Amino acid sequence: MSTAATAPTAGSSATNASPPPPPPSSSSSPPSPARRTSAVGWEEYFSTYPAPPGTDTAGARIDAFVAFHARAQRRVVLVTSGGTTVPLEKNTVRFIDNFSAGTRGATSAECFIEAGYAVIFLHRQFSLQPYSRDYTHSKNCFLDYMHARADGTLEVDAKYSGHMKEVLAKYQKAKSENLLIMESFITVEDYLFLLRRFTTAMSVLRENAMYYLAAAVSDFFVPKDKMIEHKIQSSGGHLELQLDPVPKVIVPLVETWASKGFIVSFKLETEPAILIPKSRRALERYNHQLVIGNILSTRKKLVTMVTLDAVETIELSDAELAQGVEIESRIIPDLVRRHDLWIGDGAPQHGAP
Ligand code: 9Z3
Repeated sequence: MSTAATAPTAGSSATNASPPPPPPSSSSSPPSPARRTSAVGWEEYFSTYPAPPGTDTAGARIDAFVAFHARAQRRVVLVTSGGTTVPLEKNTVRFIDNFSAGTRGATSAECFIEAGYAVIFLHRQFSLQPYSRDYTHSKNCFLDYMHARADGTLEVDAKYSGHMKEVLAKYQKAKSENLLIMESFITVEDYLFLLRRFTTAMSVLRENAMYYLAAAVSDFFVPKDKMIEHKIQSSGGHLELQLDPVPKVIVPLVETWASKGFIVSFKLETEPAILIPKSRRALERYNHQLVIGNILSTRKKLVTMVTLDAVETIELSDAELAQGVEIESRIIPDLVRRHDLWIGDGAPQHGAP
């Protein structure tokens, strides 16, 4: 993908014989930094672009959550979840999105709470959330869960009440013990700024912090200074887009923001042959504790836990899948064991031999 600096414009392709469209009007032209021709690194990115509104107030909520659990000496995990969007216009009509529904993140958050962790759930707005996930995105309308009694009051339909009662008890316990805080992002830029703010806030927890990066984060985006102001017009025919690479924030995350914590990233591929080599390469390059590799089509059945020393799989049988066993119920206990061992070993720092 090219990184040349061109604002996305509705325009003709090289094969289109019609004349090129007029340049965008001045009101939709990006300001002069759009002439930049190279991709930005993470340092330049954070010093060039302002934090999206809401970053500081969300950060203050996380500071208070972290302080509460630091006092209790409880472990805290940041779970990122769902897909980021890539807006194409400042007044956004169109954006690029991805497949992620947030199932991995929402299910994992419940399992971490079950294992005694407090959870910061940084998720895509309206993606699946812990506890409510079985109801919000199902084919049923929420009214299908209700039943009207003869006296006119409402109750949960008997068909659903057993499961709902169990989930409700877990949800209420998590709430009453302040074990779950939920913050949301929409765009990849929201995500990057919140990630920096939250991981930095968690650094006081040192080795008691875990970072579980399950969100499906776009690799490409349109930086604000290359983005046109108003809706891309269709009058030019073809639309050509040029996207910049998203800065690799896992570098400062491992080296600085979360340097004392236990860091787990995910590697997603669609081609099985490249999954393990790419997962290893990520570990070698970024020096964190673990990469969980998964293939899009089998991600609910099989994951691979990759460290520099070992490659281990966690796989559900077809019978387990049919019974509704969720693979996160195996992944999280495995991670808790690894986190225990790592702390027991003196929490060796990133990059240490
Ligand atoms: C994952 O690989 C997650 O397991 C999934 C979960 C997104 C596949 P769902 O939300 O799916 O349950 O539907 N997350 C990481 C994806 C990602 O963006 N990884 C980057 C990469 O593969 C590295 S950070 O290069």
